[in-house]
Amino acid sequence: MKISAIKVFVCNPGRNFVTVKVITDEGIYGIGDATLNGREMAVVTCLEEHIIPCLIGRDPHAIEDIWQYLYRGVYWRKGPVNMAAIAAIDMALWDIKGKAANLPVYQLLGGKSRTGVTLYAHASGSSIEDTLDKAEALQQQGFKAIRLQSAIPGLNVTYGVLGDKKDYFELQGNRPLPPEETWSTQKYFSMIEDLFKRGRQRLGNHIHLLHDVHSRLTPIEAARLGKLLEPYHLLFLEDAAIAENQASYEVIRQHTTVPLAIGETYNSIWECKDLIENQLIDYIRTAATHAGGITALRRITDFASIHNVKTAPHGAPDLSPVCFAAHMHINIWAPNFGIQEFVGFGNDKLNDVFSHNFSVSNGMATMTDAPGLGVDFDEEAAAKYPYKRSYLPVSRLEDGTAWHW
Ligand code: KDG
Ligand code: MG
Repeated sequence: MKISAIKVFVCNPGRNFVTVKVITDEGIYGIGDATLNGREMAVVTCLEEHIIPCLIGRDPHAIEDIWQYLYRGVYWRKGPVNMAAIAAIDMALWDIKGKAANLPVYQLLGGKSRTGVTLYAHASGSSIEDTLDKAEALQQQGFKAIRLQSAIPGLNVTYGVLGDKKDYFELQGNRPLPPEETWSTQKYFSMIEDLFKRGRQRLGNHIHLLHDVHSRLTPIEAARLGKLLEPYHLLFLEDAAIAENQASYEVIRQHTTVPLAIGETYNSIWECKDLIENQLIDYIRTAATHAGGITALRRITDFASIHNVKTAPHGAPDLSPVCFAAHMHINIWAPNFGIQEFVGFGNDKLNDVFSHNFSVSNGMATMTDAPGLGVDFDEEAAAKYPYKRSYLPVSRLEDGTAWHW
């Protein structure tokens, strides 16, 4: 079997997605997700100009060699653009291998470790009351784990809270420039403990609660937050602080037993190596699309497993159903799977473009057996939803200082 063509598609069925289709001379094709929000076209150029010409005529079964060729074989390693491009090719090759073997990808990874994938859902509200109303509704639907985010009084926009500002956060407009939002650590601290105190009172002790700080705190502030939230026993506190300097997580760890999660923006194992090796985190949140595909995520998962770190793959709406499918296969196999983030299976437009074989019931995702990844991409449907340039907002402190997104 040989790779005969590789096509790249950019579509916007609600938000932008970059999808790769690797076609073989035997008629089998595979698909991969290369979406890098706000930098979509950079990945398209990387694929079309620099990667695809090197792959035509190669054996698609040589997944590991192609991964190493694209990663180790080039002068410029890593980086989000490069790794999203490698990731999409890698997912498509696993899809092809599964289809050729007539097996789902999880069987190629080592088979099932569990029957279903536990999900955490989002409850995000314009007030604590609103957040807890939403959380209670999710609990009634059967979700066993819920992320709580609430608007911060005194700030015009809060991370994770869409409300009627959905278009503001979710990149759906055709904006010339990124919108800006304000952050205040002091105002955040005036709200956050109450959210979890009232959350526990209302939702009880049997539900897992989570929270995403989205890197807005310094390490010592994150340590303070961890201590503050200890009585409410979170499943994890996510992105409590930036860890570009991985040693900064030692500061948080020295002060609190709150479980820590990080990694949705990481592009390689090197960004989380020290955090995992020194057991400074409890959950690694790398995504197949952004960390180099199934091949790379499998390696991170195994490395994490020997250090008692579980996986909790990123599941935001800017990852396409192709990435979600890749995660489903890894999650079903991984001995150290923790939990999968879940925001729903999207709108009608998204379902028009991507078809899949997974479903959700009682807070768990399952999928029926299908060869390969089990997702498909409809080129004609995608053509109805053209790309729109979009950005995430930029965060600033109240005095105007640019802050962490
Ligand atoms: O587009 C940005 C999102 O991927 C991000 O804000 C989502 O932090 C996120 C999460 O935990 O899902
Ligand atoms: Mg996050």
